[in-house]
Amino acid sequence: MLSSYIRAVEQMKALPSSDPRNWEQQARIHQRYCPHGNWYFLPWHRAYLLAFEEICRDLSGNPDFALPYWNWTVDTSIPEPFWSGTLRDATRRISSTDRIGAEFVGQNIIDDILDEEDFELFASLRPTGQNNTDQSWQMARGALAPLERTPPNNIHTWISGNMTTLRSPLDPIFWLHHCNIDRIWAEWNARGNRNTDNILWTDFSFRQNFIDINSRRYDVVVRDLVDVNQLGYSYDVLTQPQETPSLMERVLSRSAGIHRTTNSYFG
Ligand SMILES: [Cu+2]
Repeated sequence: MLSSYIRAVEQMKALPSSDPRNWEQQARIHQRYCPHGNWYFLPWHRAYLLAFEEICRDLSGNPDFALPYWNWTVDTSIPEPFWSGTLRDATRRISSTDRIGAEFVGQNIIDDILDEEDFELFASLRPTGQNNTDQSWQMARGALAPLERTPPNNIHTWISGNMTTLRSPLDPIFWLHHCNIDRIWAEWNARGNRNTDNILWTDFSFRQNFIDINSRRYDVVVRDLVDVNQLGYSYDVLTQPQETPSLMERVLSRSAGIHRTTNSYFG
């Protein structure tokens, strides 16, 4: 699976800079549209990962490709394949042996986050004063819940370099890092917690933010982003007791629903 990711990243970097699928262009989508500090944080990043994953599937030639996730609670260093070749980012200010502190990503922190039952206190709060679904609310400030604040923000500053900028997706680890946030959201739902049904959230549309494999922009409505099974993927360990699987399984355990993926690290 990682070999497909490597192939896709290489191809995206090799595309002309004018091509919307180009690596830097993908990061620019984040720079331009990414909502932070409000309740669109989770669905926007889910849609962003989905669009990116489709492009990876197409460019890698592997129709079964599913983006792996990096579970930093278990693997406290950036996984080894991200220290060489196209997955390496020379702007990072840490080394392969550095470990992220448990005060940011420890199991007790994640457990506390998953124990929160209120959607907005889990997923970040609505923009202050929001009273309609106008596009301008996408980037308006609400407040950050711990899921957005504690693990991600500290991981971004710990890794440093590109990861501390709005063009953080330039670092290939960004996508696996956000995949883990997406997994925690799916886990929270799998435990029976419900997303808000407020129409200011469910009916909100991310307009022309994302790009399909034919470089066409498209709209996504939040209500179409809430069910991972409907979106065609799942995670290996949802609502299952914490074990410590091998690094191989951990790194590539995000699997597409219809296309179950192999467990081989470089498969
Ligand atoms: Cu972001």
